[in-house]
Amino acid sequence: MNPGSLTWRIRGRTLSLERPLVVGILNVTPDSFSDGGRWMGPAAALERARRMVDEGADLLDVGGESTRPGAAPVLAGEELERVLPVLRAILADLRVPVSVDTRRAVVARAALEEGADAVNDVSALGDPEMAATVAASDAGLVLMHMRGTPETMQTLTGYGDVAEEVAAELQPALARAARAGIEAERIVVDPGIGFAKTAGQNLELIARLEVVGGRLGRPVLLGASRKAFVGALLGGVPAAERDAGTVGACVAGLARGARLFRVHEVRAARQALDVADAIFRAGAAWAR
Ligand code: HH2
Repeated sequence: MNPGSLTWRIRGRTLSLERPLVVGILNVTPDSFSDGGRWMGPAAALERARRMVDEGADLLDVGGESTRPGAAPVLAGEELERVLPVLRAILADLRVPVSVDTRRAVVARAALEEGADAVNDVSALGDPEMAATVAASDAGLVLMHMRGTPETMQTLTGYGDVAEEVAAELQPALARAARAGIEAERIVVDPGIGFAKTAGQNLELIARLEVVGGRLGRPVLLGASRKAFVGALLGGVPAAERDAGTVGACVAGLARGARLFRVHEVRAARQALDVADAIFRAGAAWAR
C-alpha cells in the first residue's frame, strides 16, 4: 500500500491525503485534559476554529465529551448542548470540513443533520446504532481502537503484540461498517494512542504504525497530541507544554505511514509535517 496515494471520501468529496492532513482539535468541554473550558460556547469556539483554519487545519474535530483516562461519561443531552451550537456557528462561517468526536449515535445523528462531514468515534461503533446512523448519511467515519471505556481502559493494557492486536481488534468494526453499507473509502482508522495503552505501548504502536495501516488497508489517523506519554518522555512537563514533543510524534508517525494528524497546536504540526513529507518524498524519488 502506498499511503501517499490514498484518499478519504466524506460527503461526496474526495479529500486527498497526498499532503498530510491536519485535524485541529476543538474540545468544547469543561474538563478535557489539556484545553478543558477554554473554547466553550459558540463565540470562543468559532474564534479558535478560525485561528486553526488560518494556521493550516484541513479539518476541525469538535468534541463535547472528554475521553481522558478516568473520565466519567456525560449525558447525551449535555453533549448535544455543548456541540450543536458550536457546530452550527462553524458551519455557517467557515468552509472547512468538520467532524464530530462522539461515541453516541444520537449525538452523531444530530450533528450530521446539522451538516457535520464526518463522525470520529473513539469507541469504533460501540453504540449499536452508530453504524446505521453513519450509513444513512454520506459522511466520513474515523474508527479508533480502544478497550473498555475511558473509565476502565487503563486496566486493559495486556497485549502480546500491540500493533497486530490493535489491527485485529479494529477489524470487526470495519466489517460491521461494511455490513451497514458504509463504503470503505469513507473510513479512516486510528490506533487510539493513550486509549488502553501504556506509555511503552504507545511508542511501539507509533513505531509499527504501518502494521495497522497495512492490515486494515485504510489511511491511518494519529492522535498523539499532548498525551501523557509525550509528557513522560519530557520529564513530566504539563499538557500545555507538550506541543514540540507532539510534533516529534507526528513526524515519527508520518515516517511510519500515518496521513492524518489530530493536534491541538495546528501551526507547528502543519509546518513540520509539510517539511518532513517533502523530505521523505525526495528520498523515495531518489531511491527509485
Ligand atoms: N484522542 C482524544 C479524543 N478523541 N479521537 C481520535 N480519533 N484519536 C485520538 O487519539 C483521540 C480522539 C483525547 O484527546 P483530547 O480530545 O485532547 O482530550 P479529551 O478527551 O480530554 O477531550
